[in-house]
Amino acid sequence: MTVEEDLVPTLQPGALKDVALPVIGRTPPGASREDVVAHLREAARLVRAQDLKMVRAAGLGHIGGEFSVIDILVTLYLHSMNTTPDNLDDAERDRFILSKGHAAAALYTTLAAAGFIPVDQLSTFMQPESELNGHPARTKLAAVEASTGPLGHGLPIAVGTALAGKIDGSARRTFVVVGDGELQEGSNWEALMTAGHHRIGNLCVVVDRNRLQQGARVADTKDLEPLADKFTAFGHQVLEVDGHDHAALVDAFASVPAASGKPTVVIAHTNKGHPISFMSDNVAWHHKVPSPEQVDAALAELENS
Ligand SMILES: Cc1ncc(C[n+]2csc(CCOP(=O)(O)OP(=O)(O)O)c2C)c(N)n1
Repeated sequence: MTVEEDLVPTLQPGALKDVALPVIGRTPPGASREDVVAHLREAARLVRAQDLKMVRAAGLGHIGGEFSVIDILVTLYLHSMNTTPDNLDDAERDRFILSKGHAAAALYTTLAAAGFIPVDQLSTFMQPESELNGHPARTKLAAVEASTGPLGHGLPIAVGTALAGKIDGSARRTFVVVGDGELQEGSNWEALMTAGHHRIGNLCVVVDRNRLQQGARVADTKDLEPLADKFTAFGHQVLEVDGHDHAALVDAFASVPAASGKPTVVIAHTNKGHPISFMSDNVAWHHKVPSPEQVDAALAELENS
């Protein structure tokens, strides 16, 4: 099968009928660490199941890079950020930009789980006239801070967003998720240099370090290492965590700004396709659409995860 044949959309609009993603909401105030982690774990499991069905129904999507980033998104939206569906107009709320905009379905499912968009809307993903485009559009969804998709744009926008917060004297934080393949775009390094120079401490750059890009390993395409050293040289404070460990993510995000007057970079070590056995760390699953049998197999694995 050629790459083009692999990408031909096979629309299955009926495939979402049995979807019942609940609005899970934030971790309860005062919850124990154990309960916080259990809440985020369950949310991530349900978000992955929903994402799987949406990609199958749309016949398009980026399931590998969605499954690698879901634990990060769920931790930010359901716990770490102070942003809620009711405070989008509050100047003091935290900001979030998904720079790797191709993982839009993961963002939409997380937003629905957090109550920012109706769960029913998810069935419109990539349908004609839907607000849930294949890449997030700020003109269509109030909860989307910046339109992304062309790689290398979200981080520069986030630097400006965070700098505005600093100029305002605000404590609000700006979180941005970039892909590791995306970091090959030179615009990111100009933005990182700017953030280091202006000592933008309220910026947190999260790298979804899944080691794969489209069709190849990052190291074989254009190696990023020594990645942490590069960020450090640009004046950033670097933390490295397991990007599927909710407790580690909670701690990392709570520490932002991790060093006074420095932007924080969280290198989140992840696996594309996590935790599905036949997708995990497999370059074929960048934008492959699962067959009905593969959806069932993946749902069964999620059920037992
Ligand atoms: C400027 C630009 N070039 C190419 C693409 C096509 N594209 C979409 S995703 C992708 C790979 C990105 O790799 P990475 O950032 O590692 O994302 P992940 O593997 O986490 O999905 C490419 C090349 C794009 N969206 N924008």
